[in-house]
Amino acid sequence: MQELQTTVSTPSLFSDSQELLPFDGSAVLYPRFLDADFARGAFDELQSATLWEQPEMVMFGKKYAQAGLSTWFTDSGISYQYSGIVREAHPMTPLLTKIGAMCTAHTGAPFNSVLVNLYRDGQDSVGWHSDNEAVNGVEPTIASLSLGATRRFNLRHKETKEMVRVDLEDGSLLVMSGLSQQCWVHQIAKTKTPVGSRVNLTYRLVS
Ligand SMILES: O=C(O)CCC(=O)C(=O)O
Ligand SMILES: [Mn+2]
Repeated sequence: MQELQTTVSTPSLFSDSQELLPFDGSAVLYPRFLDADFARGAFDELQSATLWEQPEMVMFGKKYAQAGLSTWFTDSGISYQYSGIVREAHPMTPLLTKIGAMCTAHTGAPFNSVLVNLYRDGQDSVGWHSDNEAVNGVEPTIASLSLGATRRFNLRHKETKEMVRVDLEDGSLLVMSGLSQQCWVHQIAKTKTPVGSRVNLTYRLVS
């Protein structure tokens, strides 16, 4: 079957916010959300000071280590559950709270939690999924901030299989909302291209 494709190029200016989804939800990219100095400082602090976890998922009765490290921070005390894993709730740090407030100021959406992901190199990845767990609520707004190395982010429509591809650069913000989690899956694929480490923050409002 031929795959429908939409290729998206990254615009060069902060003011060039761009809607990536053609229908069924929204994913708006703000390429220069953070200035380079702030992004560098945040990357360094998060990479070195986070107590990274590598949970094991159970698939077809076998245990697999997740291909990447992550830690769940929240003001809600709510643990996060996906793929049969329960992620312990850690209290938000001042830096995570500050960046969350910047995301709220920009989007108007409140956030009380963030899943912080570390991709050490091109072998770290996250498979196709939606952020559609019940704790996120219906039609959640999720603010995804990228720091460090650029990685390719793909979105695929669940029914039409249409693909959207975008490079998430250092300091960029991607805001997914509306039907985006209901109708689309997303991933960060592995890459053979040598890449440095990347930290990603996905801010959410859980209850
Ligand atoms: O690293 C990314 O850009 C995506 C991470 C993600 O999908 C998630 O944390 O749910
Ligand atoms: Mn996700």
